[in-house]
Amino acid sequence: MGFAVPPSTDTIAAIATAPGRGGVGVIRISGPLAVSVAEAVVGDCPPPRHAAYRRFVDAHREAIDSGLVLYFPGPASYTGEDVLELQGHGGPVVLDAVLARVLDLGCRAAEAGEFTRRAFENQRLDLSQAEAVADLIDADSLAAARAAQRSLSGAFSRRIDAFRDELLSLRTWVEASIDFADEDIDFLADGEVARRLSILLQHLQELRRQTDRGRVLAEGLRVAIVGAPNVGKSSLLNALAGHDAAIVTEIAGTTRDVLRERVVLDGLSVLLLDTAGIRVTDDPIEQIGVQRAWATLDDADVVLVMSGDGQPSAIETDSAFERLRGDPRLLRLHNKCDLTAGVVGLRDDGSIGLSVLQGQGLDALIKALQQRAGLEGGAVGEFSARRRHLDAIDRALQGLEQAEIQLKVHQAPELLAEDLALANRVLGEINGPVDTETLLGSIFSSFCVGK
Ligand SMILES: Nc1nc2c(ncn2[C@@H]2O[C@H](COP(=O)(O)OP(=O)(O)OP(=O)(O)O)[C@@H](O)[C@H]2O)c(=O)[nH]1
Ligand SMILES: [Mg+2]
Repeated sequence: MGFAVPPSTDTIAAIATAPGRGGVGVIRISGPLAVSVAEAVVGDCPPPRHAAYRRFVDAHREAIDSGLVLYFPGPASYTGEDVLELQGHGGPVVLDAVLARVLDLGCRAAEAGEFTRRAFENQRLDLSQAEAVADLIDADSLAAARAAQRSLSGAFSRRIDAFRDELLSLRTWVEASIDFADEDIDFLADGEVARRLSILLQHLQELRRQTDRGRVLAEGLRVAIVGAPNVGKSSLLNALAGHDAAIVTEIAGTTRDVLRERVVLDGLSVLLLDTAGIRVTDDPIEQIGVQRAWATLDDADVVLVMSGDGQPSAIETDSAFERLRGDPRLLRLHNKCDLTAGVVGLRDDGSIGLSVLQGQGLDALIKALQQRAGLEGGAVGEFSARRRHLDAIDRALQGLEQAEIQLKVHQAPELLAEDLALANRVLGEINGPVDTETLLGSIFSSFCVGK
């Protein structure tokens, strides 16, 4: 990589295990003082990657704890620096005492994520891998954990890098057409550039779909429940959550604020957002609730629009819902089918009949949500991803679409090359800073020296 981060000169230390009591508690130390800390606390530094049983002593050689010591010399360690692990007993008082001792020896308390940050700065991980570490720890379903593990092992980074190589190779080709413009070869005229550009666009769109599935796995599918008051929105939230998270009454206008509930439905992590029933109201508190309901919709992945079975959906009848008409995120639900004997489950028009009260039709709903997440049939995403990655891909897509216009409408190779460069740059943000040296190297190596 062409960016230089000054090597960290200080040594950081932190309790690496979760707070509270546990069988084992781990203190992790990274930096140049690792060996001297080992010598001071346990008497010697054990051979690399070998567990040694030792007493952990304070400044007066009194034992604070005892346990295993592990030493990982840099650069072949998690952070790329010398790393020491003290694995003692998992009590908060002992761990605090050992940490205090380590800090007395000249270490600094690590900030959140600082070990992984050092791993990134020392090129042990790229940016999206570093993010996958956090996603793996935060994973609330097995599918999410597996996807994060694949990102961590580089599956996502490799996809991005491979795509950037394709992009670079096309750009090299276009730059050549500019350099050779005075000769008789017209690189743009033979349709080769247009063909390769359209393949690139297809590949990037496919990568976007996969990244979005990865994002849903990592962050959860955001599912908003909207509809007229009293149709059973909060009842649905409670049924899916498996407990009474929301207040349910027969009084219309019960829910005032937006309620959030994270649930795992058949391995799919879902953030459920129960909103106030949307209607025109004079009640100032309910009005705020309705406004919040609308605000919630903006970044929802799926919008469940609930109506009473047999009653027209608010989407058609209520002007308040006008802006949702035709929105691809919509999924229509007809609740209280027990009162109408209406069809429960998936209907021909793609809507779903439910009786939340009797727990009917929920399977069909969960299946539909899996489908929306792109995870139907048990197929899981190849990797985990984040909104940041999706944003970068969207900007790269815009760059490529712009490039297509430069080519087809303006026939301007310089501007085309610029747009390809832009797309490459924004994609570079996904794994880490870009290196212009790479581009130069690629251009020079693929053309003969004679020119
Ligand atoms: N018969 C029948 N009643 C239901 C069903 N689902 C919910 N209800 C009842 O409908 C009433 C309203 O339910 P809620 O879940 O509070 O409705 P809501 O849409 O959240 O209402 P607001 O928060 O006021 O917008 C309650 O009395 C529920 O018990 C159902 O499937 N069948
Ligand atoms: Mg409610």
